[in-house]
Amino acid sequence: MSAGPFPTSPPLKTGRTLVVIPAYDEEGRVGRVVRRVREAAPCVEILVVDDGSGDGTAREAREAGARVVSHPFNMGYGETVKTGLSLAAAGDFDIVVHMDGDGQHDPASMPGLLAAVRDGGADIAIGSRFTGGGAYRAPLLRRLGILIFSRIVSLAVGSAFTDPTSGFAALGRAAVLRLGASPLYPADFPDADLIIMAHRAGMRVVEVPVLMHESPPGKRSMHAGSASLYYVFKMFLAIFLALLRKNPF
Ligand SMILES: Nc1nc2c(ncn2[C@@H]2O[C@H](COP(=O)(O)OP(=O)(O)O)[C@@H](O)[C@H]2O)c(=O)[nH]1
Ligand SMILES: [Mg+2]
Repeated sequence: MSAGPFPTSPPLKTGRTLVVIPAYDEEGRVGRVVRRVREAAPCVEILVVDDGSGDGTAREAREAGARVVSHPFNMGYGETVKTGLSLAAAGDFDIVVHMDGDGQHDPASMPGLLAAVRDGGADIAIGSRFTGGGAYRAPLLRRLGILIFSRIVSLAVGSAFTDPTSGFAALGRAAVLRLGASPLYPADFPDADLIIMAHRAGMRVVEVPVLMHESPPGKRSMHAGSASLYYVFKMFLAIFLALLRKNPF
């Protein structure tokens, strides 16, 4: 189903990696995430993209040693990741890893994602919580949603995907350049639709096992409450459009 050639990132043995951490009201959590990434991978640069937080997210991230850019107001998760991709494209980064600012994504899993892009020739490596062997189980309804969208993505791409809603991923430079500059990059939830579009644009998208933890206590997920209904509706629509588009990205 892939449409046309895509310039795959050449294998990189060394290179500059930017870890992009989208963060909205993550005071009390984001500092620890930054410190843990620095411990796990002392050579990477870390950029926290503060999505118009009303708390001390930006200050805490800066104090922990990250570079920080702040949206002037809340723009949504997808726009937040895209800001990171655009800045990585403007800078001289070979690989971008993006991971959440609430501590759910374990930095110990970064090497697997990096290796898939650097040595395995993938354009995009998505971290799966279901093949990573961790004890974490998403809530039942969420698991059901993930199962449905996994099936759709697997059918559309022609290989097995188990966790298309994962926000823990690595991208090679070619993918960073294309996605970071694309008006089609989803502003809210770049998930199953993004994988399908990237595949149809000729990119090699793979899944890699990662360790994911429970959502921290007291944290309100962007998928909570009525947002989950919007998510399901929007994602079906976005997948439909992704399958129709001749030239995504
Ligand atoms: N809730 C929310 N999170 C955002 C937003 N923009 C960026 N984020 C960040 O996106 C990441 C994922 O959000 P989260 O609510 O934990 O999603 P979940 O883990 O998939 O339920 C976190 O690092 C958030 O701080 C936003 O507009 N709302
Ligand atoms: Mg979370």
